Amino acid sequence: MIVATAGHIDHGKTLLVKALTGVDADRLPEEKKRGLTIDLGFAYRHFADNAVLGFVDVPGHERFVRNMLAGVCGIDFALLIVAADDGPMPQTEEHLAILDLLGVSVGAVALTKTDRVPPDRALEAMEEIELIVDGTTLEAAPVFPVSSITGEGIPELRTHLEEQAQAIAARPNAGNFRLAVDRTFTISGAGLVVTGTVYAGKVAVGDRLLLSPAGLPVRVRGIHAQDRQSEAGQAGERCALNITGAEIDKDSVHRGDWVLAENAHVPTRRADAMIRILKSEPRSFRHWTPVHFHLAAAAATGRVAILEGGSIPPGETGLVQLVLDEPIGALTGDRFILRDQSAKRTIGGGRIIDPLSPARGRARPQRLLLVNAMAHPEPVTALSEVLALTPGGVDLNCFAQSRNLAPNEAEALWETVDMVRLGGARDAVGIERAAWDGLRDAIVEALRVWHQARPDQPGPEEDRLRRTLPRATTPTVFSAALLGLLSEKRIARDGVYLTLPGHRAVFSDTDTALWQKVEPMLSEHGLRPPRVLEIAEEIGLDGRATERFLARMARAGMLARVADNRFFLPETLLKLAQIAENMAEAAPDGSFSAGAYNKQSGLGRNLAIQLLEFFDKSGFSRRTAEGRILVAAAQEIFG
Ligand SMILES: Nc1nc2c(ncn2[C@@H]2O[C@H](COP(=O)(O)OP(=O)(O)O)[C@@H](O)[C@H]2O)c(=O)[nH]1
Ligand SMILES: [Mg+2]
Repeated sequence: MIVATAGHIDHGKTLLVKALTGVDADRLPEEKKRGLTIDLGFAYRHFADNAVLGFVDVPGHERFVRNMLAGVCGIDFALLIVAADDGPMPQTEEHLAILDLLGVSVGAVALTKTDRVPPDRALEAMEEIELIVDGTTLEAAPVFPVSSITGEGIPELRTHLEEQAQAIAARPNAGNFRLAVDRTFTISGAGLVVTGTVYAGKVAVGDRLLLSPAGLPVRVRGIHAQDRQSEAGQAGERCALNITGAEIDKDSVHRGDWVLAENAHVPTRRADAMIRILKSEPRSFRHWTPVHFHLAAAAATGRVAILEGGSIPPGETGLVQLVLDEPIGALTGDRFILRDQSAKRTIGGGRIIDPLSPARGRARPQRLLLVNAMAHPEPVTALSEVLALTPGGVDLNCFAQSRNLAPNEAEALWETVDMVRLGGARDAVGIERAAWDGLRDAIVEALRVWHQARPDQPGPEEDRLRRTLPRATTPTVFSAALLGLLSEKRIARDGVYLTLPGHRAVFSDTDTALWQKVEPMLSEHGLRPPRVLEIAEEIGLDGRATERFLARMARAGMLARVADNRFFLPETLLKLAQIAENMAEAAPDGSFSAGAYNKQSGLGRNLAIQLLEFFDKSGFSRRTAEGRILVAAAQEIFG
């Protein structure tokens, strides 16, 4: 169990940790000189059955609340310390508010310096404590009167802590590994060491992790878990990791970084959250207020966009988007604290809902519905509601990542929720069954409408059809829907075009009449079709109109446009491709030159080159240093 102290400066936090563990947690020379805690201190007490109490001693001075925040993140148990002579003071209340906002609900109060006051003053102080904890997560916390000087009450408090350590179930080590770095140092011989509280998952010697938000790879060379050398560490423990990485040194790792599994690496500057403004705030919290943002051991400046109502009154909650000046690592459910622009006062705090929120449309009604759905702490409920609100499909990898689900946990969730799953491991999408059926029907209907509007054309290409759908659909979802419809023969493919089964391009009477004249002209010319202008002269149309007509026929698949002024019949193309095939077969290395092809086909130099380039584009041939080789069968491409 990890215990953090909290409370006003000079109320006896550090001396109490020493009385409980024998360790003086003030470790910096300046702290010793001034008798004042500046940064976090750490102490451990090992007791029965390998159980360990880990203490994080925090500074009480108002200037070091930032360090205090890094110390109380991820702890199990809060030890609020109040001196009997002073009673509650400003940082007693601020620290208590912070613990409340972070949701720390297990703890105790130590009433220190009882040796300095008469018994009735101690009783009075206890009443004052009762008043301030009322309505907070620590309202039921027991109070222990102690003196760290005489030792009075210390055994009772220690016993209580040890009992709590046994009673509090070990945190499940679910999720991908995340350690919030609160200290870094180097040890000669071992190298770089980072310490911190493990938020989730587990770690073992040899693991490959990332330094986040920078995204630099590291490897774990050694582990100390709860102050003892270990092969592994897990959620709820304080760990020291000896890490190495080609791209890191002691200057690249700082308090506030995460060391985590790749799946938990989500650097973000924009996150949706639910916040609560402290009752003690003098006025309503306004839109776009500049703040100091603290999540785990990290701190960043930024602004808060209020998504509903324009402002949040003291004591009230509201949906917001946090817009940060630099990226931090945040995941759904992470608690955080907001302090004012000059970092003098805690304003409120909250819980991350979506760490990957969009820049645009953050307050649109549809988006707010989605944020509210994502706010459900239960993944099954959240995903079911998000699916219902997202007929275009939900990016399952994003969902699993933002909730820090390990691969097997994600898989179990996908199995539990009723949805259609599409795509591969990298682009997995979930879609509600009704939305999926609706999409498939919409595709068939879109094709019908397309054919009706353009009876002389074969059908749209894949991407065109996707863009005509009434609802935005990602390529992953659309391709999966097409594949299903094709295999069920509800739609068909005609080259690159999609059609309804049995659809044939039907031409207008004029086009049909023109085609009856042009088609024989083209076939009479053998392998070398006439130019557009020659055709125009023959059929008595102007060049432009003739070209438009021929292009229409090409779109319908009746012709292929090989050059600006030359259209080929499919059967002519096939014959020309077969000539190339014979040449390639006869050549020892399978290649042939443009010059040789010109001689064989009799097309003329320019047209031969244009045709070979057309072959390349069609995926029939490819240029090499020697000339050209064939990459597909003529029949397959032009048959
Ligand atoms: N008489 C008495 N003095 C105490 C007690 N606890 C702490 N002190 C003194 O109060 C001062 C501040 O203690 P410290 O532990 O540094 O307070 P912190 O700022 O809360 O960490 C020191 O001079 C301590 O010796 C106590 O129980 N009784
Ligand atoms: Mg101290």
